[in-house]
This record gives sequence, structure tokens and C-alpha cells, in this order.
Amino acid sequence: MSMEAARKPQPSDRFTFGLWTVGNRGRDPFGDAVRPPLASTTVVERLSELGAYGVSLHDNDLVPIDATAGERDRIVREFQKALQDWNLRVPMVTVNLFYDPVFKDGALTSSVRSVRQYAVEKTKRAMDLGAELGAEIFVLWGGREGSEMDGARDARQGLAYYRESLNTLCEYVKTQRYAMRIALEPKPNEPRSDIYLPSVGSMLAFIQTLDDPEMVGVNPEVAHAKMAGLNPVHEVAQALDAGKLFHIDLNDQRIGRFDQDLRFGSDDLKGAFYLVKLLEDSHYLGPLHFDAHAYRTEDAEGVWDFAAGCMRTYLILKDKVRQFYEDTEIQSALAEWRAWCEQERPIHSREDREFWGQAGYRYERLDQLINELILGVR
Ligand code: GCO
Ligand code: MN
Ligand code: MN
Repeated sequence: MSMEAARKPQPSDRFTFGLWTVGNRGRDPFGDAVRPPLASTTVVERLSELGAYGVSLHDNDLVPIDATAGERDRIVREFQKALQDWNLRVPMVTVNLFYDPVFKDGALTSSVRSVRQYAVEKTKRAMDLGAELGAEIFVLWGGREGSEMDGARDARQGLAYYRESLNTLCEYVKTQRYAMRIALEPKPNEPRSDIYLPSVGSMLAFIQTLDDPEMVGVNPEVAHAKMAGLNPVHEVAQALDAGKLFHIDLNDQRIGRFDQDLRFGSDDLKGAFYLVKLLEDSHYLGPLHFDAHAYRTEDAEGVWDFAAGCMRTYLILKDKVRQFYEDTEIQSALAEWRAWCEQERPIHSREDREFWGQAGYRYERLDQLINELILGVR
């Protein structure tokens, strides 16, 4: 395969985008929409043309919250037809538990029993939709599950409600015999001041307290880790280590900024390289899902530049990973380092300690080689 052909996305690359990502209209807290709405069927067509594998959605990205049963069925049928015509899958479905004002103080963790019950029912309907579309992953992102002040609901109570809601939902998936696993998506803040369970580690610990921990894993997002000042590669590594990487949200983010959802690799190419390396090295086989959107400066066409760019950057970095393993200088630097680490030299005396203490690991040299590989001069 030529280099250029290797950079052309294929369905076998498992790239997916949310309807809400390419459909993002550029609204932000300070300004209105800058792009016209995009029909779901158009998204399917364009993503397929670009070589994507699938599309994901929130219940209300496809079906308006107040649609009648008849409207819902018609919309789903039209969408299914487009999926079939354009040979696109829906590997993941999620539920919108954040947009409607009813969720302003939480959904699955709301102190209002009626709101919690409504959130659970809404999620069950989204699961039905997911099953109908063949989704095997159900993502839950608790955007509103948190607080601005902790003087009313005790955070422990919030977690207890979360657990109870999740147990009910897992039970539902089982009684319906849906082939669906749940992936919890951590985020530290935005839209709430503080969101419960802000990191992969918090989610993993919480999952173990559920009735059926096997069914539940995580959906880490690059931007969310960076917003928390964490290393996204380490977050994903911990999920893999626990056997819990059910899904991933790829995007980018500048540290210390508002929630940006930038094009994959647009801020931190080297971080993106290490993430691609981790995913490829681990043989992760789930969807490579882009949860990002085009800059607000873009018009309708710029959205497709954005989408193509996410996939192309991933494939270029995947090729850089191959080069990393084939580069003799990088590999011999690594071999020297490994041999150094594996020396039999137990520490019994001050001399032994000094031997290891004074050693140089030569990471400067290796890191520069990796920089040059990424910069394309190797
Ligand atoms: C965000 C989140 C969402 C979720 C989506 C799926 O920061 O807004 O990343 O985009 O991924 O709601 O549940
Ligand atoms: Mn996000
Ligand atoms: Mn996300």
C-alpha cells in the first residue's frame, strides 16, 4: 500500500463521530450558532464518503425530546435507511441528561426523586433506541451530575443515587437481553462547577461498588483528562490495565482553557502520538470515536475538513508508530536502556546506591529522536 493510501480512512479503521460533533453549530456561552443545522441523513452520507466506520448519537440528536411515538418511528426508519444505503454502523448510543432544564441539579443523582425516575426512564428509552440501531456500547456522561455548592446534597448521597440508578439500568439491559455494555465517561467540570467521579480512577473504584461491575467500563476523553490537569495517556492506560476501556473519546484541548473539543492532535501532537501508540500497542479493538467539533470560524464545508483531519492525523500517527518500531537508532537506544535497567546489581552498599544514583538514563537523546520522528525528519 502506498503511503498516501495508508492515510485514507477505511471502515476497518473503526473511526466514528457523534451526530452532535459534526452537527455542532458553533454556539458558545457568548455567541449564537454560526452554521446551519445538519440533517442526520446528510451526516451519514458525508461520514461514509470520508471513510468513517460509524456514527454515534444521543437520543435527542436524532429524535426530538417531545416527538410522538409515530414521529420517532418515522425518524428512526429514515435514519436506518441512510445507514444501510451508506453502509455505516452505530456502535455507540448515549442519552442526553444535561440539556433540558429539568436536569439543572442533576439527572441520575438529582435529589428530586421524580427527576431521577424520569432520567432513568429516559435512559431506558435511549437504550431501546441503541438496541434497535445495533449499538453494543451505551455511554453515560454525567454532565449535570455534580454541584456548585455542597451545602445541600451531601456528595455521598449523590453517589448513592448514582449507584442505585446504574444498578436499575444494568438490570434493565439484562432483562431486555440487550447485547450492550455501559461505559461511564468522567469529566472534572463543565457544565457543573464540579462533576462527581472526575477521573478514570474515580470511575473504576465506583464501578466496583455496583451490583454487576462486569457490565460497566469507562469512556475516557482526552480533553477531560487535560481539563483536570491529568495525562490522557495515563488515564487510558489505567482503563486498559483494568480491562475497562470499553470506548474512547478522541479530541484535543489546551490545558487551563474552557471545554474546547478540538480536532484530534490539533493542540498536542506528541501527546496524540503517545495515545495512538498506546491504543495500537494494546490492540484495543473498540471504536475510535471523535468527540470534537470544528472551530467556530468554520462554515459547513470546514466541518468536513475538521472530520477528515481527525482521521488523517490518527492514521499518520499510526504510521509514525510503525516507524518508531522500525527506526534502528530509536530501537537501539531503547535496547541500550533496557539492558541498562536489567543489569543484576542489587543495592546493598553505598557504592551500589551511588552506581544507580549516578547513572544517566539517556532519555534526552531518546526524546529528541522521537521529536524528530514526529517532525518528519527521520
Ligand atoms: C462533553 C462530553 C459529551 C459526551 C457525550 C456522550 O464534554 O460534552 O464529552 O460530549 O461525550 O454527551 O455522552
Ligand atoms: Mn467532552
Ligand atoms: Mn465525550
